[in-house]
Amino acid sequence: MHNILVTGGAGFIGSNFVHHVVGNTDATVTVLDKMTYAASSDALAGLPEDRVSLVVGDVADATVVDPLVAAHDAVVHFAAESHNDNSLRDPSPFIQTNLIGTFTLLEACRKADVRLHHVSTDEVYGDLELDDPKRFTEDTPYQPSSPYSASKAGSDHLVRAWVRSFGVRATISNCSNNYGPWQHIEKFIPRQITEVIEGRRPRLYGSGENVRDWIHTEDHSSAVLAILERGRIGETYLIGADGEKNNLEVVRLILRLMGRPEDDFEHVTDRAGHDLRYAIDSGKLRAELGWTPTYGDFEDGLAQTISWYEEHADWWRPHKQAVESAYAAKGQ
Ligand code: NAD
Ligand code: TDX
Repeated sequence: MHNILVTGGAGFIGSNFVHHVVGNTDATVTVLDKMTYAASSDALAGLPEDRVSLVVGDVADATVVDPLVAAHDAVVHFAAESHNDNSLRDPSPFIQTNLIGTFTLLEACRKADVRLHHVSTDEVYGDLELDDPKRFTEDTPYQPSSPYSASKAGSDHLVRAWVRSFGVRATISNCSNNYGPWQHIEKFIPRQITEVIEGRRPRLYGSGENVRDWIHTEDHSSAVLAILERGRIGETYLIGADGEKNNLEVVRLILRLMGRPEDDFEHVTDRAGHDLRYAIDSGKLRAELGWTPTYGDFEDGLAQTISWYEEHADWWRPHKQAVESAYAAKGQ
């Protein structure tokens, strides 16, 4: 693949993927991004201009999407509204971008016969009990809980239908919770790190026993590239790095790594419909494509991420007050 269109390539994971493609292949990349509140042109700074270009536009706008898709060998679709708490405040952009946007892209890929990789989430499978020995696999039934996860589940179903009914050459990946540089400070880990930097206390929803399965975004990118290059058309691959931790453990670790007492946090109002536990079995991806994560140690990856936020306060600080005001309005 010489010529890849990356939707949402100015977001947290999409921008990491663009850097990964430039560093590990000879391909050129066009980023299609609406530049919403979650996008950052800084995350694409320093990339070679002869290999990466940015088109500002909406994935749900066929007049932009159709000619762009037809001019590329492959599309990797990251663009989405991505934050559960925002989907509880106002679901409408989630329906528009995640469903209509994916539909628009699928139609463009169908007309131009272009290969598509669709990036999705483990949240489509709902949640697990804390003591359930099972983890999510490619065969787990869909049972999304939030407007965000329901919109992503719907987008996955559209992709599957376009593969089966129209022969679109697509693959899907469902990944667990990412962490790393350039993640928006509305999300759990960067919110808590930046609260501590600002001299305030981390906020834990409810009891904090909820479990997430953490993976470094660089490992997500290497998995997506492996699937794009070697995945079987029509298949779904789960991406995860065996990183289950409950939120209480993560907050305590952040506090310890930042030199604060481990109990220096607050319990706040729980998220409505809060999923209890996610856990990924990535055996198929590892066995079929030989993928393995490189960030084996969560504590090391988290320490690097803390340093990154300490060094990039100019990037996140202008947004901090607005993010915290929105949370404060909900007692969070
Ligand atoms: P993000 O919110 O940081 O970035 C999303 C990007 O999409 C932004 O640059 C935004 O401007 C762009 N975008 C939004 N609406 C658009 C539209 N209508 N047209 C064009 N661009 C638009 O999100 P992220 O965390 O980087 O997630 C990227 C993808 O990975 C999403 O599809 C998400 O569902 C999926 N995912 C995320 C995680 C995670 O832990 N963050 C885990 C698994 C899967
Ligand atoms: O301040 C907080 N306190 C808190 O306890 C915030 C923001 C979150 N939480 C909890 C809620 C979750 O149990 O931390 C956990 C992680 O929260 P988020 O960062 O909002 O992630 P989550 O809802 O798990 O979804 C993430 O992973 C799957 C991404 O945002 C999604 O885009 C992805 O699909």
